[in-house]
Amino acid sequence: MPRLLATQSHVVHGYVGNKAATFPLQCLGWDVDCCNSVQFSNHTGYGMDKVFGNITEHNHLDQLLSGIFKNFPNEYNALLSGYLPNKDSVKCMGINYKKFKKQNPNSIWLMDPVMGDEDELYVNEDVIPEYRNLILSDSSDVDIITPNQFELEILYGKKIIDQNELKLALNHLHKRIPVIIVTSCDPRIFHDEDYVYCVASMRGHAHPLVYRVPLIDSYFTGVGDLFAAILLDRIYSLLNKEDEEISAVSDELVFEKQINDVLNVLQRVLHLTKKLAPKNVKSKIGSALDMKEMELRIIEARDLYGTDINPNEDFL
Ligand code: PXL
Repeated sequence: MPRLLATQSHVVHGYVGNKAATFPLQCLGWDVDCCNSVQFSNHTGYGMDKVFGNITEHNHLDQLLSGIFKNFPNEYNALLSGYLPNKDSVKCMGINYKKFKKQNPNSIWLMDPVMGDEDELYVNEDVIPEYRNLILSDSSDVDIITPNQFELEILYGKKIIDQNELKLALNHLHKRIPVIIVTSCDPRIFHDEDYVYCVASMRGHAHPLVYRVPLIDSYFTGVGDLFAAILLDRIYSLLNKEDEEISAVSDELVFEKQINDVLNVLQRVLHLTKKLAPKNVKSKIGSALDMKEMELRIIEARDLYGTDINPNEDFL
């Protein structure tokens, strides 16, 4: 059974962070160890006056991570990092994960640099230089990052207004990061407003893969967290395929299919979530009742996470 360590948020109610990632990964056969970067009553979209609970102090986070790696120095096949509330927690996760990666170079590190969406930050802005440092430093050991466009712009340091600029941003980050998946791009870049675009880029490949995904008109939270978890599973199985030798060409093809498969899973979970919500709910940020109705239906979707179901659509 593959084992994974995930450092991201815990919410008592609802499904973001570790609550969105753990059960789907367990359904896929992963043994999931969770380190909680915060313990909040619910996600921040309910409105800041409705978020109760605490951030895990960085010295406590350090005790947990360094203690776990001391006790189990070779335990994990994969590391996942997501929502971290401030500079100290990003730094602490980075130092500990780097140490583990140095000793376990075959493990995979997927970093979701969670900072915000649609021009709004939902973490402290002091995380920005820390993420830039982790992603762009000489000794970066991160294998995969999954920013949305807003987060990519923050890391790149510039607004991305067209496809050319998008390629420049990807090339800049590829100096250190082998795989970059931009989970949602502004459709205006592709002159096509009814779709969300997902762009997957592998270092050394001339062109990124571009997926056109139908927009579901609702505001969901935790989608990026679920995406990162399922993606990590698919990339791990791709790298650990024992039955066939993967050539460079089929490698790209398999990669293409895996991302398509992750997008299919997400579409199905979002459709199910919308179907199970009361008819009149649109989900507006800050409206607590609507937010509650649009929590991802992680449990009801238990049969949707695997690869054994026929894909609904080709998004490429
Ligand atoms: O999915 C991102 C996320 C994770 N954790 C917490 C959040 C959010 C987004 O709102 O509030 C606590």
